[in-house]
Amino acid sequence: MISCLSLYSYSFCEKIALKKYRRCVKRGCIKRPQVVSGAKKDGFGLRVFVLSDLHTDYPENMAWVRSLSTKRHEKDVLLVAGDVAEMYDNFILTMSLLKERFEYVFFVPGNHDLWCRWETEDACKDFHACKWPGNLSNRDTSLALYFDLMNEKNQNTVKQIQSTCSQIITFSHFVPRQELCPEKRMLFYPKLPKIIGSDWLEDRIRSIHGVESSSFACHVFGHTHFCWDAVVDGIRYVQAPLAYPRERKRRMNGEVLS
Ligand SMILES: [Mn+2]
Repeated sequence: MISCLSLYSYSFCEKIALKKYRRCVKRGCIKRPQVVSGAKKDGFGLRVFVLSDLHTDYPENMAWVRSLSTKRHEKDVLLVAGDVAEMYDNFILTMSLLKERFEYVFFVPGNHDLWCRWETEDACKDFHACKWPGNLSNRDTSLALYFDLMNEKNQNTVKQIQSTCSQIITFSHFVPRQELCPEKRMLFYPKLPKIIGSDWLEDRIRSIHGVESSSFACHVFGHTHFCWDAVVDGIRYVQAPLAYPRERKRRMNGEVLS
């Protein structure tokens, strides 16, 4: 089984073994995504699967999406944390395939979804392929601030959720903090830490989970294509990317063969 290519399952029917994750973080060994014990087929409760960076412009990745069972996830929820496809037709097809397989599919766009064109991989294409209106620029913090403020209109909904739910999952495509990235020496793009992380995103997530975040507080993200599962300051951060075929081939994104 290739664990990163399995959808990541996060079940709320049992308490997640936080102690275990904290122990791993303490020892410096980051726990990789896997199906947790609470996600049993006969378990009680909602099953939430997470996935990011599907990049289905690659036929191999589209084939993987097609290969997902049309029966197994009929009652499950899927969170798609961005970067589905650059080509509009591929995006529509992918989301349709996912919707046929899961009862509910939630999506947040990634940078590749907004390009709507297909080009070869370029780690920093956002810096020259995006045109922003008005005073927005990717040379300062204006973009981060602009996108964060878009969340303000949902404040009442957030408050309502906070008062009625004990288990909240937030998700974004972008990476909230730099600790959620491997060390520089492990990176194919050593400059990656310079272009990831957003204080606004992190603050927004913390405001939703609350200062005293519950032991279920979880944030799902994508973008870096590294499998991730670690608790940082009380919030569990998870990334389960499908990633590019070449990354899987070279095991660049932390997939485990077992
Ligand atoms: Mn991506």
